[in-house]
Amino acid sequence: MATPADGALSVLYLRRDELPAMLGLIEERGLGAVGFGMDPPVDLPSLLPQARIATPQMHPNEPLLEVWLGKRRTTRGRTGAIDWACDGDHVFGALGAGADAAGFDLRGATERTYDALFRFLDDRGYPNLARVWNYFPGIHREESGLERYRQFNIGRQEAFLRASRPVTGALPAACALGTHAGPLAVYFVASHTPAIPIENPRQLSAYLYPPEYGPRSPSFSRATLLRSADRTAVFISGTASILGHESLHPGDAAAQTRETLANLAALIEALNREPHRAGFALEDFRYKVYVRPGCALEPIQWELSAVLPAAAGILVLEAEVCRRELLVEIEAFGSRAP
Ligand code: 3EB
Repeated sequence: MATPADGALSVLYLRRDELPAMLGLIEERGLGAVGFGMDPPVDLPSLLPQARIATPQMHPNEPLLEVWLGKRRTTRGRTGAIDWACDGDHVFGALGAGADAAGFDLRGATERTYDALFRFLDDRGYPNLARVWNYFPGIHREESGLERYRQFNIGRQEAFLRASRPVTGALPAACALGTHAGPLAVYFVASHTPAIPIENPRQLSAYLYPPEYGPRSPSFSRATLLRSADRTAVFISGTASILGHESLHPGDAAAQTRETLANLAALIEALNREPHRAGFALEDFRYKVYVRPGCALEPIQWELSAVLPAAAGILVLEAEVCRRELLVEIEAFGSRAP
C-alpha cells in the first residue's frame, strides 16, 4: 500500500478531523479532492481541483474526502472548464457540464465534455488517459427513445473517434454511475507515458459488447497500468457481476458481490501474469463500492469482509449502476514498488 511519504501517485480517504494534519502535504503534492454527496471542505489549498459527486455516502458514518496526491510538488490551474493539477508525470482534472444534467441532451453534453478533455490533454502534453470517473443523473431514463447510459456511450465514443483515438484496445479505465441530481461530472487522471490496458479473462471486453447493450460500445478497459522506474500503479475500472457479457444473479446482492470479487481476483491474476508480472495482491488496493439505492448494505458488507482486507473502512456510495439488474460495483486503485 502506498503511503504519502512514498512520493508516489496515491489516494487517501480522509475524515474531516484528519484533514488539518494533512493540509501541508496536500498543499505540496495535492492533485485533487473529491467529496461524495457533499461539498469538499472550504479550507483546501487554493486552485486544488475539486469535484462534488452526488452519490451519498452509505458507509462509514463519518464523511470521507477522496484526496489524490502526485509524486512530487504539483502545479495547478484552470483551463476553460477544467480545473487541473500536474506533477510532471500525471495530470488530474475535474470538469462539469451544465448546472443540472437531468433535463438536457446527455449525448451532446458527453461529446462536448470529452472533446474539451482530449484537447486539454493533447495541449498539455499528457495525452494518455489512464482513468475517467463519469457521473450523471437519470442513467436509466429514456431520452430521445434511448436509455441515457446508452446516449452517454454514443457521445463518449464519438468524441474518441473525433480525436482520432482508438475505441478498442488502448482505452482508459473508467466507471459510469447514476446520481440523483447534478451535472454530468467527470474527473480523470492522465499520464505523460502510455497507460497499459488490461482486460479480464472472465469478461468480454466492454468495447466488444454486442449491440444488445446499446448502439455504441462503452469506451473503457477493465484496468490500466502505469509504470515508472520505481513504481507500478493500477486503476481498476468499475467491476460488477458480469461474466462474459451477461449479468449474473439478478436481485441477489450477496451473490453479485461474490461474483464481482471473483472478477477482481481474475483481473489481478491477469496483471501478475506475463507480460506484465506486476506482482499485486488484493491488499495492495484501495477499494470504493457503489450500491444501488434501496439495496441493503449488510449482505454486501458481509461478503466484502470475507475477502477484502480492512473491509470495514471501505467507502461505500449510493449510486445507480449502469445496468438495471446490477446492484453492486467495485473499483480500485493500487500502487507498489516493482
Ligand atoms: C460493465 O462492466 C459494468 O461505461 O465507463 C463498468 C465500468 C461499467 C465502466 C463505463 C461501465 C463503465 O459493463 C458497467
